[in-house]
Amino acid sequence: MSYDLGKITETLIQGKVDQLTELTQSAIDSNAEPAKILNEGLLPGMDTVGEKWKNGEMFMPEVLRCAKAMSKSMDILRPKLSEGELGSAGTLVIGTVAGDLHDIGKDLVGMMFEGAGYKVINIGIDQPNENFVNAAIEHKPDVLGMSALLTTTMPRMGEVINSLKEAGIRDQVTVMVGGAPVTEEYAQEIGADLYGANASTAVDVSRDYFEKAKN
Ligand code: B12
Repeated sequence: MSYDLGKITETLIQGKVDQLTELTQSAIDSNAEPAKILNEGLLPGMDTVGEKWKNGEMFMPEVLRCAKAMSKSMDILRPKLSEGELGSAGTLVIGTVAGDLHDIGKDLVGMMFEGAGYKVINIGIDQPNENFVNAAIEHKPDVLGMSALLTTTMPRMGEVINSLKEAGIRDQVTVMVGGAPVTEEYAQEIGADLYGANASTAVDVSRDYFEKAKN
């Protein structure tokens, strides 16, 4: 049996969920290394999707289909990847703040980070402030992401940042915020480190941040 990583990349960009799942499974059955399928098949595809979206060549429903295809293939690969392979770029903990049930954007951000080589821990919607702090203590993520889609729930993000300070771990985690009503100015006002306008730029913004921090 043989496998074709280029075909995996192409099928992901086309957002063909079932076909991509089959190709990923058949690559595994052909003894392809899971990390190779991820790094040389799926990730280049997700990079292209992110680029096309940024350039306006792809629209949200198509991006969501690609993200779903990626996610299904990751379900096959995840148990076969070692810890090191999965989190090569770092760890992201992400959730939607208390009182807020919107999760489509948050999940998309999570998937884009996963596509960029991050280990992603998605703590879900409507998460009380202390759950963010506890997740930061438990998982020691490089990035703690908070999503808010309502003007009434945005203030929870600043409260979580204050709780991180009170817990004495504010300087151990990079806080990134986003969601439709959130702006760069607001992010600065509440003391977040990073703001991501959308899932694709969020990955770039955090990559740039860590690159700069290294130099
Ligand atoms: C779908 C939707 C719902 C669904 C949510 C389903 C789900 N599973 O998520 C349902 C029906 C449940 C819902 C409920 C409500 N909603 Co609603 N909803 C929307 C809608 C139409 C789309 C949101 C969405 O998914 N967009 C697509 C995703 C991909 O975009 P996104 O969420 O903005 O995420 C992107 C960026 O913001 C960013 N991002 C998001 N999170 C994060 C996090 C990080 C860390 C980073 C870096 C980036 C980032 O990246 C994402 C991907 O690019 C918006 C309108 C809109 N155009 O935004 C209203 C909207 C957000 N809802 C609104 C309201 C008022 C409500 C309700 C109060 C309605 C009601 N009266 O019951 C309830 C509140 C429920 C609750 N407690 O949360 C208002 C909010 C107004 C405001 N300024 O506060 C909006 C703006 C509609 C409107 N124009 O009035 N809603």
